[in-house]
Amino acid sequence: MRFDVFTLLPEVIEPYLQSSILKRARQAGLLEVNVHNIRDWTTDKHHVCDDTPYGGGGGMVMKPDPIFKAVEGVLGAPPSCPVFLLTPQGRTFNQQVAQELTQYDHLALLCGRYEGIDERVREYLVTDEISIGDFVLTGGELPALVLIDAVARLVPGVLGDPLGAENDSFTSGLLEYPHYTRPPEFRGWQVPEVLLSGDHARIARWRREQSLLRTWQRRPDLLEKVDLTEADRLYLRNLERAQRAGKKDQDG
Ligand code: JA5
Repeated sequence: MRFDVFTLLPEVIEPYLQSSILKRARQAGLLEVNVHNIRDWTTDKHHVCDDTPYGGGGGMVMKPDPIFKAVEGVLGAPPSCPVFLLTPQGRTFNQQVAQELTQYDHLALLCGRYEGIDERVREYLVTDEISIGDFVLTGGELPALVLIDAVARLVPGVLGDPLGAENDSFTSGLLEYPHYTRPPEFRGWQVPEVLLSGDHARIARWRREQSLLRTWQRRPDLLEKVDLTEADRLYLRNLERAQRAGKKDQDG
């Protein structure tokens, strides 16, 4: 899968991509990420990429010309792939959106800076707008890296393990069960006995129940959309019953 990232801060993108898993994916030819400095497409002496907003008010706005020249210079006019803008005004990113984006073999990511970009870029160049959540950042670079990381790890072969991303939170629709590794006792804290038992059916059931318990405690909204077995439902009914009994105890 190929990504072309357009930014005024190319130096913040590349280091993360040189960390272990994405680095290996690039070396293996499974992932191609090209980072382009929008400033390289300016034609004025001082390489200016921003200007004051029409209508007044504070802050600066990214000029349209260097952005169009950069994206069209690399990807043609019109661009040969979808152009995603990272912005809090976009559709909220989640695991389902990440999965959807794996259908593309080539995406462009446009990172804003300053107070934002000239609206004509959104209207005539950008094809999709993505937010990674309801908070403000100084630019779209971290959201672009978040998107690349989440999508690239779904590309077959990027995670070494052939089971890959199958066990992840949000793939099952549930939060993950607790993980443990050696030693079996650390500072007096024991690994749950069931995990040392070698009884794979019991381990699978324990993990499933831990996932259900965590999801019920922390993200009950997720339980609405998930496929539950009859054993899952029985376990959750017992949680609800124990909770009601506990509440009554506190009252009485
Ligand atoms: C800020 C100039 O979803 C979180 C996001 C925050 C943020 C994004 S996406 N883009 C920008 C930006 O600031 O372009």
